[in-house]
Amino acid sequence: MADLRAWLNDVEKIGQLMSVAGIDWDLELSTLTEVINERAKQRPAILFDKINGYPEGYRVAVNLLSSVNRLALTMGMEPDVGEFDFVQKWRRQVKVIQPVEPKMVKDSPLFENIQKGSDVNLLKFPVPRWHELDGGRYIGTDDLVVTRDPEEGWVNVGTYRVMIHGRDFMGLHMSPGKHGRVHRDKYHQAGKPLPIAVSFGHHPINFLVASTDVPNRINEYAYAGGITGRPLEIVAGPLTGLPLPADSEIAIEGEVLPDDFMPEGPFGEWTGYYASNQPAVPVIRVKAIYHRNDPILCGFPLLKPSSGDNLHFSLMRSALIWNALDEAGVPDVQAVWAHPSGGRFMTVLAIRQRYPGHARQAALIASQCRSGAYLGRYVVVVDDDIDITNSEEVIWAISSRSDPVESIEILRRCWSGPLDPRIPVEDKGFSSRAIIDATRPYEWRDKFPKSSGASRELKIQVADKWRDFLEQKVER
Ligand SMILES: Cc1cc2nc3c(=O)[nH]c(=O)nc-3n(C[C@H](O)[C@H](O)[C@H](O)COP(=O)(O)O)c2cc1C
Ligand SMILES: [Mn+2]
Repeated sequence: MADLRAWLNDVEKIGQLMSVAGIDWDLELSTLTEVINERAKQRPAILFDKINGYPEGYRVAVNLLSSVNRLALTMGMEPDVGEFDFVQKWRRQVKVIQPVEPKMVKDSPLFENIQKGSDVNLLKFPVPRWHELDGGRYIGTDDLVVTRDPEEGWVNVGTYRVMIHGRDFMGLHMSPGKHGRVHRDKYHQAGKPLPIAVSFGHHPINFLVASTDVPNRINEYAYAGGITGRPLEIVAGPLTGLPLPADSEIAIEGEVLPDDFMPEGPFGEWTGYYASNQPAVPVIRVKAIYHRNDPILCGFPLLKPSSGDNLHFSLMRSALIWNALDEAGVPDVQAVWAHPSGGRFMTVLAIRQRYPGHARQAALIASQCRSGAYLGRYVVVVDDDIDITNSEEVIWAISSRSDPVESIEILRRCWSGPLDPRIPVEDKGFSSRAIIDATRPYEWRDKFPKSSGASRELKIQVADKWRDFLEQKVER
């Protein structure tokens, strides 16, 4: 079984699990995570225990996918992989994924503890308050919201934010068009309550598929099985029949009634800003809580992108944009990097220029393809001598090789969304794009002043000779 606890053991074996004991759920847990992320060279997975006011063993896990090694491990790949190797592997794999139907099992440790009716208390778990201005404690950040399409029967698993209102009710924020939202709308249009199950702790492959685009009508559990090559184990919720991961640590079942709305938010979102454009969102009335002994709540704190935990989104999106460039016939793309600090707002490409217009072609397609278009802002295209994962190099390329009058192209009225902090509320929906062409101008690229940095070969040669010295004195 793909089990969160086994996963944490594996992560400990590769030296990337940090355990913290004795912490407050109210801002301290999330702020320490932010500080660790700002200071650590490699962001660790963090498991918090002994949380103030809660029994020992009631834990919170965060930062699960914020290293390429843990991402690879989660997807069933060899964890010892570099960021670009991962992007290359995912580019190949994503094209051939065949869903593998999950396997239904009869029982699960999830049912070790059950509370129903008036015994339901969501606050028995150490649910953090993540950001100073959040409107409440968000139990659902790394969550799986499970619903069924009432007409077509298929089950969707989506990550949507969930805020606790009280012991047995919480707010569910689903944007228009999201699969769970479509299911809700269908039930409510028929005047019926939406049956719902939500898991709040599980193997991270679940979060990975629930929080990224999976094609319409494809069940996320089956997609997860397609990624790892093994069927996921699921168990039926006793009240709704909706499938939950068999390794779920904490889950609820309940319903969302038509016309049952309450104010929700604000909440610090992935953009690094508070967002709450819907004054009231639907309420989940919780009928039962299930949890393992010593349960682990998974969290995705949505920290400011520069100190955040969103690396895996960048790595996966980089691969999808790269594939889209391939499919559009753009040759010699050397690398694509959806910069983690840019949220979705910035994409950087490196190309080996082959013909006049090649750079604009690549950048325009990257800015408008399926994975690059939503909430984009800047696409930067550079030559292939630039290491685009290194923002210092990208800034150097923009600064020295682009000419504002000639190199910047503006596109208007492109695809944006409600979370763009730069667009005034009344104008939300559209946003503009800039292409920044920071390649050497094609016509005189051979006459462009030569760069003075040591060549790759020379650097490797010198670094090899001085390896011991560098390891002892420099890379400590
Ligand atoms: C931490 C986190 C919180 C999210 N919260 C929401 C949310 O509140 N509402 C929403 O519509 N999408 C939210 N998303 C984005 C969805 O998870 C994502 O669009 C996913 O593809 C939706 O699944 P679906 O395509 O099955 O609807 C969130 C993503 C993450 C990573
Ligand atoms: Mn879906």
